Amino acid sequence: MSAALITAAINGAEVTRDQYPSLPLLPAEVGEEAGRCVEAGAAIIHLHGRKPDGTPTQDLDTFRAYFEAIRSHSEVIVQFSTGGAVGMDVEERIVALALRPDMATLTTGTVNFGEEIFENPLPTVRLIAERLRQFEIRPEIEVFDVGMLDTARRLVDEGILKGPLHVDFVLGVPGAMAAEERHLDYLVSWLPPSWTWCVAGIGRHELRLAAYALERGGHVRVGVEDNLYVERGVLAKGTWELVERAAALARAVGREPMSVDEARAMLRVREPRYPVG
Ligand code: KMH
Ligand code: ZN
Repeated sequence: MSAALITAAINGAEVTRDQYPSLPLLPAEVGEEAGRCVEAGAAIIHLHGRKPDGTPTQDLDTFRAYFEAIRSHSEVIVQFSTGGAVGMDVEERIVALALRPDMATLTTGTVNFGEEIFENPLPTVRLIAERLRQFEIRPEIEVFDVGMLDTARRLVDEGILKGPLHVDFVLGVPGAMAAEERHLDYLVSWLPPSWTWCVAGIGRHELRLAAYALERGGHVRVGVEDNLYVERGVLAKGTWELVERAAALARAVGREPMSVDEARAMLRVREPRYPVG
């Protein structure tokens, strides 16, 4: 089997310093953590914005500082979240795309998100997709529920998104699809053969689903956005430690962690980008 792409989700919008004291918030912390993740085998850094006090923000200056800090360490693929935090309005979620990161996420539908609702009605999805096209940013489709795949395909049919797409199956968010292998099997069976996929299992399911995906030729996302523990009761020292675990799981099934160059080729994200302006 081919190399395994590992995405590191290093900060997220929901996890707090109370839950996870070493959560990277400042640009220098984000840059250093990204560097450690690349060393451990990650080829994509998935990013949310945080103010120094931890408040979620999608503010352009925050993303510029993060992007520059990451680039001072490596030419890893930088992927901005367009999901932000629940309740943000769509323009706020996508303002930083003007910096032209290598990639950005696109969730193609509304979903229950714990006790809240992560709102992505079709006009929002189209608006984000158009903005990605405008700035020539490769999307990663975030799929929390199966209908989101149909919508992604529809956007390709409408010419708003260009295939083949890369899809992240996010399984285990309370209110959405559970972190079950049979769900992953179905989702993967649905994909056009040229599309690529990874799985982000939430909480204690992260490494189990990562192992399952790696055995089946898929790719993985790990990190403190999704899960804080390397094993029951043992906090990860950083997302880099979860990346190390994912890399070990890949090697256990005969796959090496994918290099940044290999990931750029697979995802058609050719040249490393730097913040515009
Ligand atoms: N924070 C969630 C509401 C994404 O990054 O694109 C949305 C999310 C998805 O994390
Ligand atoms: Zn995210």
